Amino acid sequence: MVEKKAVKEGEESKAKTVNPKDVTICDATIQMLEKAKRDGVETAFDRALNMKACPIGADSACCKHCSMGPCRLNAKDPYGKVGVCGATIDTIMARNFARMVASGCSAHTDHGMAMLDLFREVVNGKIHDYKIKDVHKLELVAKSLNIETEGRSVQEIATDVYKELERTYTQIEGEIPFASRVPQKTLETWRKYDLVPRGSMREIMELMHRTHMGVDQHYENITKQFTRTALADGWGGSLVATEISDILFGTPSPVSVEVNMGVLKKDYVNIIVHGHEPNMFESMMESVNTPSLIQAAKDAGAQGIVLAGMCCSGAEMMSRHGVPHAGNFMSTEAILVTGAVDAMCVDIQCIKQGLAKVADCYGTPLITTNVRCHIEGATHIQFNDHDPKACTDEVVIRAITRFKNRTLPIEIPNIRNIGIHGFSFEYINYMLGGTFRGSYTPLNDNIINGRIRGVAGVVGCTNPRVKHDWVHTELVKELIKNDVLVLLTGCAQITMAKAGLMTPEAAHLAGPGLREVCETVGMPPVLGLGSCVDNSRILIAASEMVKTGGLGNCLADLPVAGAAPEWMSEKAISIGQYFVGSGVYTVFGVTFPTVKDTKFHNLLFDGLEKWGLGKWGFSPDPYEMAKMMIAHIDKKRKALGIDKTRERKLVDMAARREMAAA
Ligand code: SF4
Ligand code: MSK
Repeated sequence: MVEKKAVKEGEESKAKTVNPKDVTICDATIQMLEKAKRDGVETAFDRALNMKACPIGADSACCKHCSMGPCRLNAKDPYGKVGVCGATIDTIMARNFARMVASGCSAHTDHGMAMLDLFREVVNGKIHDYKIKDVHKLELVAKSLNIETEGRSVQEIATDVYKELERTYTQIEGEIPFASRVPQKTLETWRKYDLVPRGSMREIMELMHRTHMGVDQHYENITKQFTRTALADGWGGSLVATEISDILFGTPSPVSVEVNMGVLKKDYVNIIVHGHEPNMFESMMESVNTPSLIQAAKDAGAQGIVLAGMCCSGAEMMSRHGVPHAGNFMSTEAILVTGAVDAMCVDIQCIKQGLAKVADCYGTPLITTNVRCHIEGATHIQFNDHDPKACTDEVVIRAITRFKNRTLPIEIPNIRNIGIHGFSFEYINYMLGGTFRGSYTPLNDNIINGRIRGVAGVVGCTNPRVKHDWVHTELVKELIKNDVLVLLTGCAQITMAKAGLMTPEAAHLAGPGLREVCETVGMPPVLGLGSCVDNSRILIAASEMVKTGGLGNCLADLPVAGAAPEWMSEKAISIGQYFVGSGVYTVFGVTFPTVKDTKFHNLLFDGLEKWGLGKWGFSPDPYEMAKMMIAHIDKKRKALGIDKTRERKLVDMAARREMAAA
């Protein structure tokens, strides 16, 4: 029997119990939640059911920025009351929103800086376990920064790229280096409103200062600074993280991968890596392929070692190397309930503290590896880029030990979904335009001629406050049915893999125009671009659409929209704001941290568009969300004068030949 450590004695009778089919559509998670119930093990689904979300906090109508408070305002009468210091509802909401952006931006930029630290040490020859794998990508990045590549060594180019990109974080005055990749008219709008980021450290510092009690008390001015900070994430920290990871570990290209809990194998040592940093995962790949460790696993009675990812580093490794993926954020506790996980190794971001108790119930070592993320009750084995295998070999050894000492019954859901992942910005270029004349022209042409109505980025987390995976799935099905090509990242991508939408065969679920394009090119109607930090790939793809021509002069002109239907993290707010700041209509589900019809809410949902940026939208309903996004796409088509071309237009033989030849 599993020891019931996750529920305190006496609490069982009072706590409401989850009906798994009510809270998720993921069959593997349902099976494991049923088992967790039998085992008396609690997960976030139970805690969400038993903890009512604070309604004042959900509306962002409270402030605890000083000890004269905390102050609670009334969302039903938002202007009837102010805080003790006199702060209005708009100031309070704007400051709270700003701090979410600051935190989300910090997470991405700190991750990006860690990748850049590793790159510097590789370039300086101080780290030997990693090397520059993708020289072509290094040259592309160098060119985008106006760094000379002709006749120069990899070392010389890489040194200059490092020096230039360091400014993304540390620069005090001036524009961040990747401002060079922003379409000119978008950049001009940013300059007009003083939104071009300097360095992310400066932007985050200034934002935290301005949101201190008694500093910036105009919601519009606060909005400008959190927009600039969010842009320092999307076009700075996140973009650097993506580009440097590609240079060091390889740029993804399509690969067939198995996703879901069935990737675990009963007679194998199973290791899960969950988090956001690819360097630890890359080293783990080396460790599980080390002959002496494979032999040790066999000596312990296992047939071998299975390595699988979860969440975003899993999404990166799946895209780059075809490593199997076991599930998204809301399945990380559930997978431990299989009893088959011999070690869960985590680094940073989206690691629920609740994992420690569930892991303990099943005797699974939960191992933290990053100095930024320790968890009470977990074992910490520090990962060091200078000697990476010291950590990851030790994780494998502990997993083998746990395998040897397995005592509890194992139950692995027999579900695996095969799909195609790894559609980097660069690969989409080749896929559509051909290896020798890579180009976004065919994409733009198909949007202009109306076969593809527009493009949607569907990104982000999963959240126990809504039915897990359901909102994503319904939204994406609705979008492709209406000829909207969908780009995915993060946990959303894993949801779609489980729904079977990441295969070319899923084209039959698309509208007639999108279906024809998918069938001709042989691509799925939804394309997975990687982890949540890789949303930067969507920005670059959208910029390329502007540069290619025919779809307007800036990002705000494009017939595109974004959504995070099951978002939960502050990173998602930062991502949403950098999409809005870049010109994209972005719709969130679950809940939105503002009080409707206040000045701050109206600025986010309407006013920013008048500045020439994008705007926010909100709906918890996937069908309504799809309608809102499609209406926006149609509005942009009309403004571009291409609304008439959506009258039924099939791919004729000549067009089919042209696309196939590419
Ligand atoms: Fe209250 Fe103003 Fe202090 Fe916030 S800053 S807690 S609104 S007194
Ligand atoms: S892991 S931020 S739950 S996408 Fe990137 Fe998933 Fe959201 Fe974390």
